[in-house]
Amino acid sequence: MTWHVLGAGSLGSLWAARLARAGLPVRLILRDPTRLAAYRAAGGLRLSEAGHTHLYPIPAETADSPAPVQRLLLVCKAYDAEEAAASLAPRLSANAEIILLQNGLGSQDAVAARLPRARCILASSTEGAFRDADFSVVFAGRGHTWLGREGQDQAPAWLSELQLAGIQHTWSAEILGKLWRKLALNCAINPLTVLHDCRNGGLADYPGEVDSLCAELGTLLQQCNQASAAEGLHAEVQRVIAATAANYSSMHQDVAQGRRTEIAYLLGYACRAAAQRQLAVPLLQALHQRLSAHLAARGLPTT
Ligand code: NAD
Ligand code: KPL
Repeated sequence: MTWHVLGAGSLGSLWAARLARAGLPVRLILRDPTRLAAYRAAGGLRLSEAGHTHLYPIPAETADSPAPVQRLLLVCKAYDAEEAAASLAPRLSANAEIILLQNGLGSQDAVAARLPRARCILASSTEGAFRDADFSVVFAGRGHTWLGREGQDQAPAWLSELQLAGIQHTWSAEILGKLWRKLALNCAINPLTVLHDCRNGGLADYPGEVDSLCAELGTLLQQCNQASAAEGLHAEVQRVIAATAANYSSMHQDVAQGRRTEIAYLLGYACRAAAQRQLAVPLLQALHQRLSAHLAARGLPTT
């Protein structure tokens, strides 16, 4: 079965190249005919790993290509996911399966509402990749990917193809907990690195701010029926800050490079979830406001 991959950016290229390397059929879905022509001129996707670069001439098409799509990896930014999914709706088979690989929460529900007949699998990844040129990606950090459908204990058999491709993954029937946990880590670390203009390790200078945010996030997780995602949150945030001390957070990198952030699917989602439960989260709200003002002052979207 062909793996259609929509989103030939950092993670999408990383997945597509490894699937193709394992001999699995892969097709890229690119944004428009101009991107398709640029891709064809580049001759394929380049993946650099441990100092070696290989070219993978993976076939590509645009969303309006006629062939049906049965298996889709949707791997774009959270703010693009709903529109990207809608562009493929006419091509999806009746029992299509879609892996949604977006950070944060909110985009997955929006996609599922747009494609009610598709079976959506949610994913949360700690792998790291970045683009060093168009259609060229660097595998920057090994990590792990959690995949799952809430309440479904068994992974679909076809997911074993990820093992063939060397994509480390685990199925989880509690995937929402994984996504909430990552959201909480990102809310505790990323906005503060932007506002203090520091690397992750620089947050060691603001222990009070980090501690009180973690406490508020823990209460929110519990109110959202995610008690296990709240367990040990503060200790994990401190561990991640120490382990990634020399790195700039992904949100810091986005802002520094003038790119739109996923704020609406991280802090924005957390604040909306609290409001729906009439839970007061003054620190998260103040952080959201400060970050929004910071982005607006730089001409970046706040949604
Ligand atoms: P990216 O911006 O590098 O790539 C996204 C790609 O999707 C871009 O090439 C964009 O042009 C394409 N795209 C968007 N809309 C499209 C459409 N309608 N049709 C065709 N293509 C479309 O993003 P990324 O870094 O790969 O991140 C994807 C998601 O994974 C994000 O939610 C991110 O937070 C998450 N994530 C990324 C990393 C990482 O290391 N890069 C790690 C963990 C999680
Ligand atoms: O995921 C991250 C990011 O930078 O987006 C970490 C390293 C966990 C910081 O929140």
